[in-house]
Amino acid sequence: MDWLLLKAYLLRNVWLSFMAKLQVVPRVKAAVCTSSLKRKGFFGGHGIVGGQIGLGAGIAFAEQYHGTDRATICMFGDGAARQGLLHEAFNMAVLWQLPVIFVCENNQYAMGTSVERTSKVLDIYRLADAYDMPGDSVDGMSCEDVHKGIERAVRRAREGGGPTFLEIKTYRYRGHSMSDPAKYRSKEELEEYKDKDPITHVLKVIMDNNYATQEQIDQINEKVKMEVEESVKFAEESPWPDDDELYKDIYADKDYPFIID
Ligand SMILES: Cc1ncc(C[n+]2csc(CCOP(=O)(O)OP(=O)(O)O)c2C)c(N)n1
Ligand SMILES: [Mg+2]
Repeated sequence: MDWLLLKAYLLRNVWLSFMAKLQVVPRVKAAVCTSSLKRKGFFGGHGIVGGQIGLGAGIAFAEQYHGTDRATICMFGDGAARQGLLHEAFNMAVLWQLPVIFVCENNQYAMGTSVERTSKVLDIYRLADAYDMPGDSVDGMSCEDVHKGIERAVRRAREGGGPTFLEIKTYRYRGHSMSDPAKYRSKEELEEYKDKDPITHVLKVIMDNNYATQEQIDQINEKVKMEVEESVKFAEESPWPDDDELYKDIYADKDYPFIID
């Protein structure tokens, strides 16, 4: 969802799709993470964990083929890093020097399974070594570190230096989903990471450097709160789709407008 918002996807559309209402372009029929906006360069999520690794390499190949200077950022979790497709995609991406940044958001758990239980290799970025791909690991609890890591990798991709594997080490405060009570970890572990919260951290940097006043921060918070409340209300009051929507968009329509530039 954060990436959707970054790509200027309206918050009210995000809520419409959360509530399975269809007045959204594109007409999503699944969770918002699987909707895409090609015109904005956002290709959506993937229901198959790790499936996006091959797609990311493919999109980067298309950009290279068309001679653009675009870099593709392909995001996946630590759980997806265990998929076989990663190895095939990494190998081809390096061989063809594709302008892609594979970003592994290592939040320590794949659903309820810890990284320690799935591999001896805890520094996931080291998987890149086997393919002679530049690998980098940054502190995901620091906005500045993430920014610098992405900047380095995007520059490399744009300058023809090929792919990068960037591991962002972070943590998730909540369970994987609504049905996950997160009993597989201790309260202490959770608190330890909450103390390093990146939003609190960046707020401190802003205040310490006088980049904004408390009043300005309060105004931004208020504006965001109002926008969220307005979006939820808008989605709640929007009509439900007709029953026959169930049978539409199962296969691509001949005139499907959303996969055309
Ligand atoms: C091929 C495949 N296997 C299993 C699943 C079920 N599944 C959905 S999310 C997930 C865990 C993914 O782990 P991670 O990428 O670390 O995501 P996180 O739990 O941190 O959100 C699994 C196993 C799936 N969607 N696709
Ligand atoms: Mg994870």
